[in-house]
Amino acid sequence: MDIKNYPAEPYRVKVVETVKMTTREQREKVIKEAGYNTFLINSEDVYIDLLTDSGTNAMSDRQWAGMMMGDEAYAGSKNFHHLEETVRDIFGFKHLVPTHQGRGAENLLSHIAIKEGQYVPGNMYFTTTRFHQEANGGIFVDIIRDEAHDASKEIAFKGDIDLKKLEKLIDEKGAENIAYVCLAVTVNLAGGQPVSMENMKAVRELTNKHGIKVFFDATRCVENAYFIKEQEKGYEDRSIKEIVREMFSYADGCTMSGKKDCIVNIGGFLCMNDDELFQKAKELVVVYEGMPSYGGMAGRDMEAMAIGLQESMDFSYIEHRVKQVRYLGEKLKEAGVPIVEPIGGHAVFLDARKFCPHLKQGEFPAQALAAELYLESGVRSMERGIVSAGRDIHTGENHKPKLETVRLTIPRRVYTYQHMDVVADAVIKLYEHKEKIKGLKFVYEPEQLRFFTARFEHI
Ligand code: PLI
Repeated sequence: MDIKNYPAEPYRVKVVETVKMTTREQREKVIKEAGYNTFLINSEDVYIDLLTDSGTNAMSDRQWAGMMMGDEAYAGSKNFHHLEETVRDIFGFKHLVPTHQGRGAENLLSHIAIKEGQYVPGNMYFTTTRFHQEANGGIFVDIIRDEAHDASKEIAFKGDIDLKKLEKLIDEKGAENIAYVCLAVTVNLAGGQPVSMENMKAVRELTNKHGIKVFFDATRCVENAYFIKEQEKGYEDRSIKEIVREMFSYADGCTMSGKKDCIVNIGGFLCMNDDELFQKAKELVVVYEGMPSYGGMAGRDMEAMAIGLQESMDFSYIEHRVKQVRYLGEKLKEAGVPIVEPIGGHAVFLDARKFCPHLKQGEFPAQALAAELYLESGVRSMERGIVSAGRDIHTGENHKPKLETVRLTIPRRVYTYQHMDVVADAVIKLYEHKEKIKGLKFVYEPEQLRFFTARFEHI
């Protein structure tokens, strides 16, 4: 592999946090006590933490300086106005409703925009997003292109909506029975796959014809913009900011988990252009989050988010971010480890079906693999397969996603290429004796979003 293809970190280190290596004996005890669920391991017992890129980012000196400028007034904080101005400038939406994190925005949007029994088509599901849609009477319909469900299909813009599926849904159910289209940029559970600008534009044209609204899940939109610049014709010379602005010109609004592409540790927001919907969101935000001028965030958090969003528009930052993820993925691919392809924007996804062909999906291969990787190396990852998919709320049957994956998620500006080498070595070593990985069964299964707190034991 040619390291010259990978840019050095476009930052220098000012503060460090010591990480601790544990022994295999210690980890054996830890993983058993955690019920073989990596969510239940204490951070102190983890060497390299790739559980998630959510809220695990390293903030810049400018962001930390901004934290000291927090205006912690209960109402009308100046940091809210800074955030509002920044979001308007980058995304182009008229209204901003801050929330404590992404799911706060999903809760508000689902409340105000879904009527009982309406359909909510989306490009694959995300756990919390689908939960709020269904909890508010919506019926989620997956309209992502078929290839997204196939781990080994290496095609560009694998996150695109299949327009024929959307058209069919509109024809069959009627436009009035569709609450809105939820378009995620990028698609987390498909492997961090981007959506093309062409697809966004086409979805806008089709929904405009039928008077259907489109809300983007903006969570990893900057990564999506990078892929467009890199791979979509006509965008090579456009800035990341210009691309983001065009992307959101095809939406009526968005939900955002700021914990990802806003490069902060907490926060989120809901945006829209519609005045009436904004009025409703403002009435509801005070019930669930807080005043419309802070929505569950401290003034300092809003300031850090405004600055983080501006920093995320820097090409050097986002190029390094996406390429660092790619570096890990390419190393694994070279060693023959099965991963979801193409390599996405925020994580490398191990294909647990191929990694553990001796385990049936009902034996939770990805959950078992994530637990075993921790045991072997102290590297923490996350199951993104049948456990995360949960059960159908009507039938109680397990959803059985085609993608059964373990996600190695890279926090922003936190780890170096050498950390990626350590992770790659650990995964490759594990792959060499993969047949020893044992299946799991539930000993505790929560009713909602079970993956967070479920417990398992070996079969
Ligand atoms: O974790 P929240 O509530 O700030 O955001 C929820 C959320 C919404 N959409 C997408 C695409 C997500 O990835 C997302 C959260 N993701 C987490 C926590 C993750 O580990 O991927």
